[in-house]
Amino acid sequence: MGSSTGVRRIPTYCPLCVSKCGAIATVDDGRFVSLAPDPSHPTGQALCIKGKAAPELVNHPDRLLYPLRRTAPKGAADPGWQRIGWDEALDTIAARLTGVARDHGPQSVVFATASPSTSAMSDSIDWLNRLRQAFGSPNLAVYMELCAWGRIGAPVFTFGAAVPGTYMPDLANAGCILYWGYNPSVARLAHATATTAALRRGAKLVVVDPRRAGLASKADHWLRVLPGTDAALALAMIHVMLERGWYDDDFVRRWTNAPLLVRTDTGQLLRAAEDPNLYIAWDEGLGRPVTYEPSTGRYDADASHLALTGSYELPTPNGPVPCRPVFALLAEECARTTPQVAEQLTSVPAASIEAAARTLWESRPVAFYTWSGLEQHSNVTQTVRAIHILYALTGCLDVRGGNVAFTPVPANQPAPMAALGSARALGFTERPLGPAGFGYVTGSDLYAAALDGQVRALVTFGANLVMAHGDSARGRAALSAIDFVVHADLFLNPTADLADIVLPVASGFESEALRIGFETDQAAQSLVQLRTPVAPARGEARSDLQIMFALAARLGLGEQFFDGDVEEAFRYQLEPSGIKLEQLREDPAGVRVPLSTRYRKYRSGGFRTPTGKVELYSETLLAAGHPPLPAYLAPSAGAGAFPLTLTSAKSLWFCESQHRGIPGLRRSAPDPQVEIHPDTAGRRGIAAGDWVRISTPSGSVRARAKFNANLDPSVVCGQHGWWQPCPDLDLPGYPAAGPDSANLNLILPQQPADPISGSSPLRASPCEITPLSSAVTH
Ligand SMILES: Nc1nc2c(c(=O)[nH]1)N[C@H]1C(S)=C(S)[C@@H](COP(=O)(O)OP(=O)(O)OC[C@H]3O[C@@H](n4cnc5c(=O)[nH]c(N)nc54)[C@H](O)[C@@H]3O)O[C@H]1N2
Ligand SMILES: Nc1nc2c(c(=O)[nH]1)N[C@H]1C(S)=C(S)[C@@H](COP(=O)(O)OP(=O)(O)OC[C@H]3O[C@@H](n4cnc5c(=O)[nH]c(N)nc54)[C@H](O)[C@@H]3O)O[C@H]1N2
Ligand code: SF4
Ligand SMILES: [Mo]
Repeated sequence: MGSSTGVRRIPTYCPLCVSKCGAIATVDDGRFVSLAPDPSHPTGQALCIKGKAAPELVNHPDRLLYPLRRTAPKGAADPGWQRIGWDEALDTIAARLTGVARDHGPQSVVFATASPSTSAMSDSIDWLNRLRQAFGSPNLAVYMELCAWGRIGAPVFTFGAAVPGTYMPDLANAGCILYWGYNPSVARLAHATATTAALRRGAKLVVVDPRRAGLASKADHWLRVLPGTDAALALAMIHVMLERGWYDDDFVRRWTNAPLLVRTDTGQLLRAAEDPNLYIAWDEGLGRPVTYEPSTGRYDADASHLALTGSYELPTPNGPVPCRPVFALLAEECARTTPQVAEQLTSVPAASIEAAARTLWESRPVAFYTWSGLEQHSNVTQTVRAIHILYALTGCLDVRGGNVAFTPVPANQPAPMAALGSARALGFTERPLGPAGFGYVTGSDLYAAALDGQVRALVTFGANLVMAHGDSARGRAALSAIDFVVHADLFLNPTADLADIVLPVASGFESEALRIGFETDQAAQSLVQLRTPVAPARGEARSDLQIMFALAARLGLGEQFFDGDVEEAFRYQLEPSGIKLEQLREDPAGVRVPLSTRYRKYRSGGFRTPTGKVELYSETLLAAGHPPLPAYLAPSAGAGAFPLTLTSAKSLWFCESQHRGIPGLRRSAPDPQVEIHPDTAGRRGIAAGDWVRISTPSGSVRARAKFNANLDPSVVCGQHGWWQPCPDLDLPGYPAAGPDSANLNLILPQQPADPISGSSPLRASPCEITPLSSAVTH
């Protein structure tokens, strides 16, 4: 690379966030100088400011260049980093991990990673998962409970599949787009540009968000919900849709468990006396019960006559029992949350709730996406379940213009899902239905186990745990209690400060990576691209993949890692596709596989749920002590000394806790901000731009007031992730803890957690905002 001369334009994609925007990199005399959008790429319509600043990131003076070893004790202000060689680093790590596994078992080693939505860890996260499986640990910390549960984990209870995680919104063909706690204008540019195109051709848009952010200003309905009250809104919308008959009767009858009878004495689905594998429904035409066979998905009658309403008494060996169809119970449950009741809880006017429900029905097909606005709450599972049931009623799942699993390019997976399913991660005993059953550890469970001595080693690729999780102070204590911590990153961060060994990672622009599918539509999902390095790795930095493969070899796991040969691993992944690595090398723009979308795939094989149908009623949840129908669980409300409700949102200029050191980005967003209604601020003597103190029952941090007259006056919205200085602009960093801290997660708790997933209530916290005397600001 370094020897090449002249200007070269290399087709690539930006790996910095989930959007993976198609791009053209310009390399001048071997130096990466700019990144521009590549409209010929399925995700390349635009690049955000972060993507454009990529050369600044790659060439940043604070990049980690060499492996480092701690020389001062943990807790010392200066870790006393000492440069070491790669051999020493990898040998030390392998020896320590092997020792911990021998003395305490492999489960006492936790692997962690930055989210693949906020970093180029999307290149290698599956291989990290393979590494932790090969090592024998069930524990991977990946923010599942803060970032992905509502899209990937929780939908399994309703759909048996990741909707909307894998079943992506088909924006090009949608009649109505529903964004609930999701702002793609900031978070996923490829979705934002596709939505703008959809609006131009006349698609409707419904946005549910406490802020009028991004596309909300173009929405047909912007529902300004109070943070954490979304389930009440969804229940009211379900109620309206059922009352008005705005649901797909055929889909509901044939493809959901709506007709199955529930014993109202036990809450369980009624089974046939002769065979407990058979469920029972009532056939109105025949005037008698009929059986339902989940393995075939068939009733022993015509589904069109199955009763959805009414009460029935059915004989059992122990006498008659009262029963009602699932549908009737759902309708009754939702009828308790009328639009008027929901207005009281959510502050969304009843008339707006009705109007939005009408738009969803009349402008089908509906495509939807939910994300962080719903994830980080004490009630996330029930909230998204209510939305999933609302969505099921529209009948738009896996239809053109709805949420569709686009056909993927056939490929070998580095970490087979079957192995994930059998994992029993930390927290499994307390929350068997939560992330632990999938092999994922929550931040809170990680901290508890570390403080208990159950976690002896932590290997993290990027995760800035102490900034990302609530109760940051506990996080620091927990990480300090772990015997041996390895952190691989592009920069030092407050989590790296607690490590024993730090490894320098090559940025996504300096490393080769294989991407099979870009997710957002069929064209994107059909593209396979080998990302070419557009700059030589700086210093001694190595790619995450190279580090994982080298470590695996030293741990004696080389056989499962192609003896450390990353190229061989790519070949293995590509094998079922018929695409050759050489082909991809030759054309960095990638190879497009001709694939067509298949709709309504459930018609062969049904849904992967216990009943084989979309589960409006979940016996799985019931058996674990949770409501089988979606329920509204109120978030902690502001009161007394903390009358306001604090939520947070991502920044356009930065990913999570990164990028504050990049002048091209920090210039536009120099200080941590909190959005506040001007009246709320005025009553507290706060002017726009003033430094303020955000206080919760857990403590206080600083930020600057940004006025936002579109907020409910009781709601404020902060930003997490502020720690890094920007010396070029003479802008300060902020300590992860202490009175000068701007770390929002220092004052946000991990409890009360969502009872099913263990998610933390980061997005609906009681708080107060007060002026900060100018003497203590910078
Ligand atoms: N209050 C509040 N807290 C939140 C959130 C919120 O909205 N509000 N959001 C939550 C969510 S959704 C998430 S995903 C987490 C995010 O938490 P993290 O995933 O930890 O996110 P980042 O701060 O973006 O990145 C962490 C580190 O990864 C490094 N890094 C970047 N790219 C790479 C790479 O390619 N390889 C390696 N090895 N390292 C890399 C960065 O330099 C950085 O130091 O935070 C959560 N915390
Ligand atoms: N620029 C940029 N892009 C990113 C990231 C980044 O940090 N910066 N992070 C990446 C990651 S890791 C993730 S997870 C995604 C997240 O992407 P998004 O989920 O879109 O991220 P947010 O902006 O945090 O949240 C979306 C919206 O939820 C709203 N919200 C807050 N509380 C509530 C609530 O209680 N109910 C409802 N209905 N809405 C609420 C916020 O006002 C916000 O507009 O973005 C990814 N892309
Ligand atoms: S949205 Fe920005 S940071 Fe994310 S992939 Fe696109 S250009 Fe990169
Ligand atoms: Mo995330």
